[in-house]
Amino acid sequence: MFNKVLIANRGEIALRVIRACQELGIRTVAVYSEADVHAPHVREADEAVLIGPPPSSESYLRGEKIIEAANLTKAEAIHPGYGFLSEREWFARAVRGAGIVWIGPPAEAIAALGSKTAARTLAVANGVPVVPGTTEPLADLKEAESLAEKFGYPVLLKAAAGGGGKGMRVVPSPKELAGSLDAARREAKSAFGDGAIYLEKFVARPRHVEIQVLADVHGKVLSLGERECSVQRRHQKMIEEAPSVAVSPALRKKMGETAVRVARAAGYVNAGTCEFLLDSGGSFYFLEMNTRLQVEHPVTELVTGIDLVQWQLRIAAGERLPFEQGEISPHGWSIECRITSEDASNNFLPSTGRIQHLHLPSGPGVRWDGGVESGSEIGLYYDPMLAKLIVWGADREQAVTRMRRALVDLIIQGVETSRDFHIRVMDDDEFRRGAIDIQWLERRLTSILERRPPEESVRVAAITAALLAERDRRARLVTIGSGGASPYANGRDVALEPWKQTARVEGLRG
Ligand code: MV4
Repeated sequence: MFNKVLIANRGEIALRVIRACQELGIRTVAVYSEADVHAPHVREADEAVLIGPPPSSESYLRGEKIIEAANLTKAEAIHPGYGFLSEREWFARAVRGAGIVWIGPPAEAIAALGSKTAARTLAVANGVPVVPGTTEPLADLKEAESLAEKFGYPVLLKAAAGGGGKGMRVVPSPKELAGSLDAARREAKSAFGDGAIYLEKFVARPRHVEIQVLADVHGKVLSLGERECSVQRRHQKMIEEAPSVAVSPALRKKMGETAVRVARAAGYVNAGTCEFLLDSGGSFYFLEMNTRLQVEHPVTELVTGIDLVQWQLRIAAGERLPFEQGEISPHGWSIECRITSEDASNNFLPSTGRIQHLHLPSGPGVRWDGGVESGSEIGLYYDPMLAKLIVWGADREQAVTRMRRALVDLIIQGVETSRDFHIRVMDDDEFRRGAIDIQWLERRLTSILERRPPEESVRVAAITAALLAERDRRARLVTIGSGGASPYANGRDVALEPWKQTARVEGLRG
């Protein structure tokens, strides 16, 4: 095993990797930008190297500086986490070229799966089901018209170089095709520098189900089962779970074998994820393979009992996977909520400021993968995801109930967060039934935000008001400001009745 590993990332995932290293007796090197001088990942690592100014283009994306930091500290391997340089073929190659072990798939596998059309071609060549459509970029409008006719409307235009839904257009009927093709090309060209577009039949109301795989250098490739990732907004996942209510043991086996086939065909090594669309009839279609550890990996860890990050390290060090496929099956249920510094009630507007107070949830089956602490300054340089709250329960109902309880336990003051939004989702009937698909959140958002605030928030608002009344015994009306006890109380008038030691928050009952 390695003596020392450099973690080329920040925030919760840097801490997650540091913890895995600590448990394996590996020394750790953090890298950090000028914005992260006081960040927890810098303090928790054994050593840390400053790599540049706050913008990631001048720090966390500067591969050559990171390799220099690894050489300087004599780190033998680099773990990229997710995002930043994790899926850059050139960086994986440069790390290997510098004689450093890359804790991820070979550069060749990243290349083979990096382009969506290349991944689609690889899938088709290996008998893996994909959505009916083309694998070659569309030459012109005429070709698009005849292909759309062949597969049947609605069709979906996708950017070959795409990701995150950029350059994607649903085309309901022939008359919208020309305009949509132009728009998709323009968007793809400006986002990826490549205007190549291909076409698929549009799958209505599918679920996004992905399969986690682990592959060692000795040719063993295993499926660790599925994650349900349908609760997302604008291609940002918000809630993930394992297993999926829509996946039976037979379907899990079939999807798992399919994911393993893709991984084998690509010469895959280390942890990776195959994304599928699953339709209401139980048919599934391969979309793409993510060649990195994913944000939502903990739900798989909690239902399989397999530490994915430790296995990434062991695989990179040449160890053999000691499990057999038949021994791997999900036990219980796990749910993850992404805690972001976004104000859900204000169109998910990013919120900035200092975390004044942080109270972490705890208790049975509760896991907090966080990258912030009291005093952390939340700016706009990096991703708004502050932490992930993950729970395990014996079944889905217990997991949902436990997640709600843990969210109520969680207090973050100083910045707006997605915490209250998640409480409302846990209270939603359709979510509780698992009746979700990739468009569910967008359809349901208004009614979720209109829900009565969680009663706990009303209580906290009332307590805040009572404390304000205590402080100023002559006050009769107080407006609770932003970053206060509860976003539901922010900006609301509070009528104080200090002589009764009570307060009424206008527009809130409780
Ligand atoms: C689709 C689709 C429906 N039909 N392909 C979105 C991003 C990219 N990973 C693939 N995506 C989709 N491809 C066909 N033929 C719907 C989506 C899609 C989606 C997929 C997964 C997770 C979230 C999504 C949100 C909107 C659309």
